[in-house]
Amino acid sequence: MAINFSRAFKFVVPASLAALLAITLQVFFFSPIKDPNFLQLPSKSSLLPANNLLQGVTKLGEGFLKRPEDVWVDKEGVLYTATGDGWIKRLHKNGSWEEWKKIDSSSILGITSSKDGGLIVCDVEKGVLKVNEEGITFLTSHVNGTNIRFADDVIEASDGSLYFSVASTKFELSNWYLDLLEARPHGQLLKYNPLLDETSIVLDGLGFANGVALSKDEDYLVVCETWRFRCLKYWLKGEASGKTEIFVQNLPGGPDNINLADDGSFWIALLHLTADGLEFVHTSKLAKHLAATFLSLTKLINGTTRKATVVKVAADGTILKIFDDSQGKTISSVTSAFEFEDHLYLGSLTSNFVGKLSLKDA
Ligand SMILES: [Ca+2]
Ligand SMILES: [Ca+2]
Repeated sequence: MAINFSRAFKFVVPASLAALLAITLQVFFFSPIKDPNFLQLPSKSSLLPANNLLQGVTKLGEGFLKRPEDVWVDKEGVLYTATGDGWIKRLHKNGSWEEWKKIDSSSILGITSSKDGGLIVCDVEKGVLKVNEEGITFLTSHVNGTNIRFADDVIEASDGSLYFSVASTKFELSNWYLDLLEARPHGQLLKYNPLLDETSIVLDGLGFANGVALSKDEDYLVVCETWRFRCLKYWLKGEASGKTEIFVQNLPGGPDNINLADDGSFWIALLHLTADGLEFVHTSKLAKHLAATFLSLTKLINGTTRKATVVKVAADGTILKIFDDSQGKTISSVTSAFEFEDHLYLGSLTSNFVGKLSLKDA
């Protein structure tokens, strides 16, 4: 049968144009992100050769832990982790795991120990709470009359004040990647004063506020901005008190949680935010809208499951060490690194264990 090409052409071209128009309308009018900014990606010079040292981790609690995002080891050597299914589980020094407390929440993220023995926990739905043997107490759930959503990490100062990050006031944990695609700063650093039972905004306009840590002398704190590939130093004492400066920038990944190391430097977990070869998405508004509109595209671009990286950064902002698993073979999506007695304990948003790495030879 002969095909009438000119008739087919007449039909196909308008149909294609209509489909293109429909997709464009869908993308621009129903896109979940608004007026996205371009993202400044780290320069290639910040990328160091892979060493795959994280492939040597020992797996603690494998199968018992579901997405342990953050880890903390208290002074007695008990390891705590907050898992993606709302459990605080702990590992005793004798090697036994305990399901310690269950929090009624879709997810919990950053944790820190409190000087009076309990654990402070970031709940993405309800704010910040305290967990101890007696039970769970809600500390703060509002700031300036607004519900606190997506609290990400917390640290307690010796006066009892809590400093904690809100990753995004616009997007939720389940669609956190949209915050990065929109690249408009919706992150905050908040402070909870337990004496006044008051919460205030310390810093606003952060690019996905994530890990929070205090310096050894508590003269400043560091808060990480994931999609700005940097961490800020916020002065708490001295002449510069109340001022903010850049602590470290151009990191070879998006910084997640941060913890003080024994020597006064910091361990920072870095996320591989974009799958290799798809970096152009961050410099095209159309690509951003497309990626934000179709979940399968968002998943394709998100590179966090493909690698794991941890850096040690000196108090002056110099990168001292880097450990990675360049293909995510043993561990990927490492979100926290905590040093205790010459070992590093690693949390991850994709693993079912806590990684343990000896620092003796590393
Ligand atoms: Ca933490
Ligand atoms: Ca985090």
